[in-house]
Amino acid sequence: MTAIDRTVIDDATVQQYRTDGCIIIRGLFTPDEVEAVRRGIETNLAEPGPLFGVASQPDDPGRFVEDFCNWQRIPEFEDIAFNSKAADAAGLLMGSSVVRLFHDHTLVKEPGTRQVTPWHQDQPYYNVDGFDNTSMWMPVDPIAPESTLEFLAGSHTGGWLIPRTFRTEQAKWFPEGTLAEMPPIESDRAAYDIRGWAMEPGDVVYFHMLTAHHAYGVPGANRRRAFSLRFLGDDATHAPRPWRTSPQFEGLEDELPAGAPMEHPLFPVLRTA
Ligand SMILES: O=C(O)CCC(=O)C(=O)O
Repeated sequence: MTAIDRTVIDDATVQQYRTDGCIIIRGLFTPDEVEAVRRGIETNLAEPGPLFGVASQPDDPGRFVEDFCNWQRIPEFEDIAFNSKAADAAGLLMGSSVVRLFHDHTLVKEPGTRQVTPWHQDQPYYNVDGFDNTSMWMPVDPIAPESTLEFLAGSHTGGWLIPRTFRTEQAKWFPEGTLAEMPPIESDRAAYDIRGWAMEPGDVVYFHMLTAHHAYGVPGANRRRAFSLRFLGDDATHAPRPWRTSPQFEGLEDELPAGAPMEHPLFPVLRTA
């Protein structure tokens, strides 16, 4: 573990992130780092882990696949989490004295994928409480505006919204009626403060785990391979759920009580202030 490098992003960027719950940082990673993550994603696709899943319909002309929690077996993922500027930027954006790795997430949309990622917040699918968190999402292919992640600016301070299954919109986690519904953003986009950026390899977005976000499919001929690191900060605590979280940490509730800090080898400390 090393100290947070305070030179990675400036104060204005941090302030904008805190207000909007999302930010783009251009060129955070070198071409070599991007190439390493690209290699890691290809290894991940060739050797899927136990949490690998297909998120698109069988008749989708493309394919949307995801996998989680592979940093312990794919050295390129471990390296970008531990040794790049990703954790430094996370620490500064969160304003936390501790930066912990929560998990990694691979998200690949192949050319022609119609499957959209519907508007959602991430934290309601997870097993963590607390506000000190951030996700870094990096494409290893250029991304056009119509295929990029889009965010509802400021939504990270508006409370938890009910998580639903992406394809059939079922409330499989928190029961119906227990959390507010996602507003109908797509039916009146002009009424919402939506942020999204065309991206090149090396660019990253960071977003709070309560920032609502979505992405369309990939209409063009390019792949949209992306990799994400999820970070936890000072006030993150374990929130075991009576349902399978996404990702699921099998048996963790026997080792880490509800409300305990996320002190566990699965969630290593990457940086301290
Ligand atoms: O890659 C996508 O289409 C969705 C990404 C996403 O929802 C996430 O990284 O939390």
